[in-house]
Amino acid sequence: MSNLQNTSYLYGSNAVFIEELYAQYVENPESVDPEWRKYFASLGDKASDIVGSVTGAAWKPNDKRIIGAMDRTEIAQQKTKAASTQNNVDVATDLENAIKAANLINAHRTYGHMYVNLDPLGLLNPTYNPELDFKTHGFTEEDLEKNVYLGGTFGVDHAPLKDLIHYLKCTYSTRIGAEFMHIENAEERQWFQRKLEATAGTVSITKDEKFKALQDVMEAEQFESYLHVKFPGTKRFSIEGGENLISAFEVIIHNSVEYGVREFVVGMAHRGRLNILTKVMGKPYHAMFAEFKGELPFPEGMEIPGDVKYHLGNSSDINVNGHHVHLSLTPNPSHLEVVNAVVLGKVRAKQDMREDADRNQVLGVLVHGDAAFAGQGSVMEALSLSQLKAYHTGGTIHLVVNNQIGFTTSPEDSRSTLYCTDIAKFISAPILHVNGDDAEAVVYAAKMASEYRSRFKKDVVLDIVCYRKYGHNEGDEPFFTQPLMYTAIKQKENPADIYADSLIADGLITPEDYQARKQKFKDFLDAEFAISQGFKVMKADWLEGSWSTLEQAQINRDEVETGIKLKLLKEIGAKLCKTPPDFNLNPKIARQLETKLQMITTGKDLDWGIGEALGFATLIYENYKMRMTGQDVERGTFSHRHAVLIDQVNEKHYIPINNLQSDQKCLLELCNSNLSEFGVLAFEYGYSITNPMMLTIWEAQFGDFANSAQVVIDQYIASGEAKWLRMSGLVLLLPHGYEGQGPEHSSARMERFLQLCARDNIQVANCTTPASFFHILRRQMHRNFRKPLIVMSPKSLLRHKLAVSKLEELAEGTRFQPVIGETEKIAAADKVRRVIICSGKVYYDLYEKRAELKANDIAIIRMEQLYPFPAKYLADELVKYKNAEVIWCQEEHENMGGFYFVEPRIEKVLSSINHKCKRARYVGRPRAASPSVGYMKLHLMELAKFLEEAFKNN
Ligand SMILES: Cc1ncc(C[n+]2csc(CCOP(=O)(O)OP(=O)(O)O)c2C)c(N)n1
Repeated sequence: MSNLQNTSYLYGSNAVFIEELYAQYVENPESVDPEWRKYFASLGDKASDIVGSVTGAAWKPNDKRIIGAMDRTEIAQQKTKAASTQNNVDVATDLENAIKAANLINAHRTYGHMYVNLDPLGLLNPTYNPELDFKTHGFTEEDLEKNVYLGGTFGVDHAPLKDLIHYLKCTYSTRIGAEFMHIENAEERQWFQRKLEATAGTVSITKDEKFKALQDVMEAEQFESYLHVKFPGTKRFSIEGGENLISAFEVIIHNSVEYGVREFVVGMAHRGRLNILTKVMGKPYHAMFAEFKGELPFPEGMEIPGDVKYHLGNSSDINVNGHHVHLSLTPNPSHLEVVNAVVLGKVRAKQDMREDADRNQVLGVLVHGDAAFAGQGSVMEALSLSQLKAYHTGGTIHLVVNNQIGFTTSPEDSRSTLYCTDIAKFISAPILHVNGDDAEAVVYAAKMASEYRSRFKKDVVLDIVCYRKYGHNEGDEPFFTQPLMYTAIKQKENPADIYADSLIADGLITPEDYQARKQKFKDFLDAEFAISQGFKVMKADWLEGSWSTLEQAQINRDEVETGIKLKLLKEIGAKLCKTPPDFNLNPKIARQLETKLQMITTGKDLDWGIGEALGFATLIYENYKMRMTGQDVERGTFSHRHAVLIDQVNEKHYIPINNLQSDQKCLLELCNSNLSEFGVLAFEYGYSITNPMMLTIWEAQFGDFANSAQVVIDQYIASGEAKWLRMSGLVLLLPHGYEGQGPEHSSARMERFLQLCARDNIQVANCTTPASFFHILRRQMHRNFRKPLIVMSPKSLLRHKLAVSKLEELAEGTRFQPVIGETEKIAAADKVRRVIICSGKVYYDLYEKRAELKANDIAIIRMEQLYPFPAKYLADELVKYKNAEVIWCQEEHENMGGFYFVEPRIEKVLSSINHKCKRARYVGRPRAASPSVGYMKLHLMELAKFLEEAFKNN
């Protein structure tokens, strides 16, 4: 009994575990963790007494408490009690030791993970950490046998120091390295403490879970070995060395379904993707084998370039415990980690489509490589979205395949942090580290991760420390660069066999069972391999579900009508200018709204802001949903939007567009974003490829900053449909225009977007009127296909007296005009000596200059859309001016803007109409390294110079 008192802290809340563990130990000492084995052995015969006592009715555990929150009154009472007994303990020492013990416990909770043996290769041994040394906290060797006061922590008042240390080691430094003490939220920290301390570090999973884990890891290993033999040397980025990832995945799916998840969106890079595609996503193995044999993953004749097999996505429906569950793996470019925020956007869109306000039904799971997770800035950008109201998805589960190498680079050269997962700490995500050879620890930690996500709706990271069996890919020689690591890897038994051995040792399976399981799966793969012969994909995996009403776009469609009845426009317009009677509107905005109402009532001089608002509002009125994010979009960087009005007394928000009708079904979700381009644009792209009935818009603060998101533009927006058959109707509004504000506030680098244009992949526009913008926005939803739209949106034109439209230009029967011909009364067409083709804001500079010079014999044509190149519309205009010279005038430098893109296309148009002028002459700023000068004076000089040239007599 005295032994029980000495060690009872171990059993306060985990008696059942300890009892089971001890029973297991008695039966087979090898079957328990070495730490526990050592401990039970040290107790000798007393151990059975302890367990017996623990389960006895007389013993009742105390309430648990966090050591840091010790009750001082209770300490005082304890001291009084102690003083009255024969074993009188010195009160001061008791208090002092209690404080030392508190620090020691805290240190183990905080740093215990550093002593977990995480490396399956045994090369990375935990180094001495003084924080975890009892001596650092003021104890001595002599104190080991002495009782320390614990104040109810772990359910006891006192325990010998040596037992406390043992318990802390078992709990925090044995199989799961848990980092949770950085979490600010006490409830979450306590949840982890309780979880870990209740089991004293014991990893306990059911028999069924064990069998399932064995099957998963075995199938993962067998599939890779099969591919290795059948397709030697072919790149597959095998998961070998980290096969338990598959078990983790399966556990997360099965557990999360129990918590209510019905849909999973997965993002991952190359490593292990083929295994996830088949084993987890349910892509038929024969389809995969056929791809290895050279078949296309989509029907022949689709004429798309496609992508390598370890980048492809997949969707499937599976049944989990009677629940219908949808899984989708997001296609992924080579650029590591860029997929993260795309997945988050997809998750959010799916949650919104399901009206899953609690964000319970759809879960994002992201798989990362260790080097990429630590190295790529996009990881931070995606993580930073996690708690923002516009981007929250109820928490993502992150799985890190930490094979301790990135291509040929070792961790000491690839990160400045202890763990590759440290970046996740800045959002207070808990991180669980496990040894990738420890199948049950992986399963247990995966269960914990899914429970945490479900309970707290926050991100959580599971770091599976493993190894990479081959080189970076299967053709790579790893001994060139990591000879020691690979010598250790060569001698390794695979994780499936390791786990099988342990289950055999526990008597749960026999070696014959295991061989039979393997043989059965091999037979299955053989059968699938046979079917793969001659297998062809007959149907493309796209335009299904909510996309089924859409079709593949064809080049050069006629413009659809996007006008709205004048009466309705006026009704909607008036509502946009009204606020509730008790709303305290800012007086300046009140005046603006009065002016806008005037525009609506008179139908004249509509400015950009009202054109845009009418574009948004009419779509909402027609039951399209809309989502717009970007930096400061609620007001608008240039203060033209004011889509969200702020009450000047109580800061309540009022969104006129969301108050068009009393029973309005569709709303505009308009939110300021964090200061990110990469993460936010990737998120919105993900949103746009998920819900085709929602107009998704991202606005850059200045167009220049879009290049921070260049990877998303190149890898997803421009090429996603060609590579993976994924349509997107995403709109990018990129403020653009030379206004003397310097190199970084002038150009959205239109030339880069134009260079990406081919095969009708994206649309690039540079509108000059509110009506034009109104129509192009509405056109996004009114066609039966979706294409990304990049708009060089205006800055100074937002308030330009000439950049106005009439309400009737938005009315019934109107549509977007890709080319706007001459609008003024000038000389007869055959007397026109020059036609200036231009695009965007420079039109107004040219217009005013022409007026100033009274150059009536010069026509100006505007290209509102640059791509798809509106050749037909341009030809219709140019053909009128048979005797004219043609010039292209732009405000951008010659090596920027549209010139290099339009020049050969204009030449083709001129040739098609047999024009006497063969090519367009360039007029504009000369070639330059920087997008613009930094001084207003120089800017104006440049402007004056090229305007003069545009009108000069030859
Ligand atoms: C942005 C980017 N830079 C470089 C590469 C080239 N690359 C492909 S895989 C790889 C190593 C990745 O290491 P890790 O993240 O640890 O994953 P592992 O391949 O080891 O599973 C590199 C550098 C890339 N794909 N993307």
